Amino acid sequence: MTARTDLAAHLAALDLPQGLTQTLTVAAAACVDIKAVVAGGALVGALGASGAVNVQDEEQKKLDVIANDILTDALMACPVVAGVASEEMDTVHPATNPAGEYLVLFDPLDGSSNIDINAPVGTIVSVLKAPSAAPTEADFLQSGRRQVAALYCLYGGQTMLVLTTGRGVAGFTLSPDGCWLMTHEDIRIPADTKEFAINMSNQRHWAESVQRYIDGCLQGADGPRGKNFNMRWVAAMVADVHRILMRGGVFLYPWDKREPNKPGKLRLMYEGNPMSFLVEQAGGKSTTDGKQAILDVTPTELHQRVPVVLGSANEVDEIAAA
Ligand code: FDP
Repeated sequence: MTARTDLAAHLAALDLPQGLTQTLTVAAAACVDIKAVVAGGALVGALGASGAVNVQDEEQKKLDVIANDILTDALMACPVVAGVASEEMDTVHPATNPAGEYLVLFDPLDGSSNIDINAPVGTIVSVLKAPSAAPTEADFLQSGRRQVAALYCLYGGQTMLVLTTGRGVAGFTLSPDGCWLMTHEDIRIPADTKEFAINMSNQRHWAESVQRYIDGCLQGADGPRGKNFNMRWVAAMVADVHRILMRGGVFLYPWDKREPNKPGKLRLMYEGNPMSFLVEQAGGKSTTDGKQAILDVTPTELHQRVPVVLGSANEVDEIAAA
């Protein structure tokens, strides 16, 4: 068997600033620790509700809290990290590292509704440069274009880490002895697809353009698109986006009429931005509505929400034109 490149060798070959390599190494190691708790499930008391709600008024699962603690503790102890922010924490946490250079934002456990049914969940991480070693919340509010790295970890049939530092996208699979080995060297999203992902139960609430687009897909070969579509919805953004990185497709979590003042469900800083960085680096498009790039959205608050339409480039264009 040929020897595979591991994450450390890949990061070394990229010749990144030493602090960025260190930050990514710590985040990847924290994902291995989270994977152990996910795999332990009920045996390690990781299932069920924590009894608390987060700043967005969502019920926290025990695993949300455990994963958040693992990442926070690991990153705050990393001398080059200047501060962290997370879906599960009200405000930013500045570190007291005098050599702090990087800000790390994360969704520690994405797809929380999958935890108790043993379906895929993930972790999403975004890395920014810190303007100072004593960052304020305003320092975290940088547009997605300024990310220096983004990764997700998918705890599925295999545990995979998918990473970009702005030079393409590489995927690593966790080996039984705990090493991240490169298994997907240069991930590219096909421009065309016949697969879409959306929570169909919200159909009646969508804007008319989204209704038109999905209706066209559902009509299949008999409709305006002239081809049959398949639908998938894992209900964990990491798993749905991973499928798109592996074989193409589009993922939509659009604005809808239920709460017209709420831009969408997903969060910009630790879901939309890192996933958009990965998708664009893999040749796909990631937008709010088929047109406006998520990476160009100006952040105004830490837990800001954003509508998301991403995936195969030509299909995202179809959504824009619907
Ligand atoms: P969850 O709330 O279960 O953590 O992050 C939000 C998210 O999951 C995404 O991962 C997922 O794509 C979406 O919400 C699922 O939403 P629905 O419950 O509407 O299916």
